[in-house]
Amino acid sequence: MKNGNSRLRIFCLQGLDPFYSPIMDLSDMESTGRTILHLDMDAFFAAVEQQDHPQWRGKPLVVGADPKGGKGRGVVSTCSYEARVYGIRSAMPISTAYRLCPTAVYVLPRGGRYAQVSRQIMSLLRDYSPDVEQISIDEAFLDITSTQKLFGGAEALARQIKSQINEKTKLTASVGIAPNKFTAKIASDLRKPDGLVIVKADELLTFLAPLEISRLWGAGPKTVPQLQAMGIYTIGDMARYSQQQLFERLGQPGLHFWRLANGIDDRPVGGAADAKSISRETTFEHDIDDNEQMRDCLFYLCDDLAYEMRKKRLRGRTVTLKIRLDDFSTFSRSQTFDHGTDNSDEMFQRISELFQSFDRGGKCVRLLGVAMSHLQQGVGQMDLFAENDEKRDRMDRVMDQVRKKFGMDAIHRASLLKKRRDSGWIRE
Ligand code: TTP
Ligand code: MG
Repeated sequence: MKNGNSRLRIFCLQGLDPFYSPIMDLSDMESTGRTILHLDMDAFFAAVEQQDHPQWRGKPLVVGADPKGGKGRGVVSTCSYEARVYGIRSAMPISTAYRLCPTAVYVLPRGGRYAQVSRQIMSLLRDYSPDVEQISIDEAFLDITSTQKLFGGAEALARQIKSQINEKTKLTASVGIAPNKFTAKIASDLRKPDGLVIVKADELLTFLAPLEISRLWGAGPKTVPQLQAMGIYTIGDMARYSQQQLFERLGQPGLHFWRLANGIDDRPVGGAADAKSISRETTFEHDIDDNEQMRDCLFYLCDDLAYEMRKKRLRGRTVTLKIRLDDFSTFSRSQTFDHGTDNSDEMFQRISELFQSFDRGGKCVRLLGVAMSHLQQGVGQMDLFAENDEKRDRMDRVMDQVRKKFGMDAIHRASLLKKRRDSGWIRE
């Protein structure tokens, strides 16, 4: 449907719930056939203490604030599985823990020691895959798609990792293996301690279906009652809803949940910097069919995004185009530069190429988005007329100075301004 008066809604995805990652949101619908391993150490701080102090092994042990005979302030960091039998949990007030089990061993955390053991474990993991993403002191993802064969398959690789960790540190780890990150993380948690759960691609949906929705990333205490009111108690209940229904009821997070419930999570395993991205996207009030209007919109998004990046002193190496068609199918296409950029023309040139080579099969477009990832911090700059910059960078900087003074809409490239005026776009 052609519509010259489409209004634009611009969303900045950065800064939302960390589980609500723009990278995931920008990923493609196509299956990638990956094998992802998630590893999480068991009762980590407490297990290190029990290992270092043999007299505490097999006993309820609480790492956290000083309980001061039940009057202490502060919380439990973690506790041994023996202490969990009494109902003690991480983040619980230490006074409550003391009430539940006054005879437990209470120890203050020794951060340096835990960091040392963590480094030992993480370096060992790098022998099993070049793609290791540490996500906390005792957790990591490994992409073992291409390395599992070397170890006799995914299960043999996992068993070898677990036994090597045990040999080196005398600690136990729980492992989950699945075709994507979020399922692997759920799997590693299911049979703790010392667990190993493997979910094959053809078992993915039957594995997920009976699990409670609170296991879905982003389904917190606020969202769960809302979902339950819709009759959604399990991941399987969620998967029975269509994308469109979930979008209408829950907005953008509804699409995120739909993807997870259907086992779709194409986020790559990568370092912390790789996980970051910054994006701009636009939902048209009416689906559009006019390529020129779409290109203008993409130019605007690139310009706006590049400005935001320069303000935040960020440069990115990978640019991603996101397209949602009128039937809600969503696609993304990416290109990586050999250098970091915050230049809108450069970004737009790549986005145009990606856009041109995308075949939308005659369907209208509901949403367009542009994202930059592989971000480097502290390299962008807003100084006017820096000596060794190229002409187009100077152009960006001149515009930035004016925007800084008079606001975002004070200046846009002349051609775009006219288009924006003609088409009546409105930025929220
Ligand atoms: P977790 O992996 O969440 O917990 P855990 O390893 O102790 O137990 P589990 O077997 O269930 O994985 O966290 C890792 C460490 O991080 C934990 O040992 C202590 C620390 N931590 C805190 O200090 N405060 C917290 O609230 C949590 C959850 C963890
Ligand atoms: Mg743990």
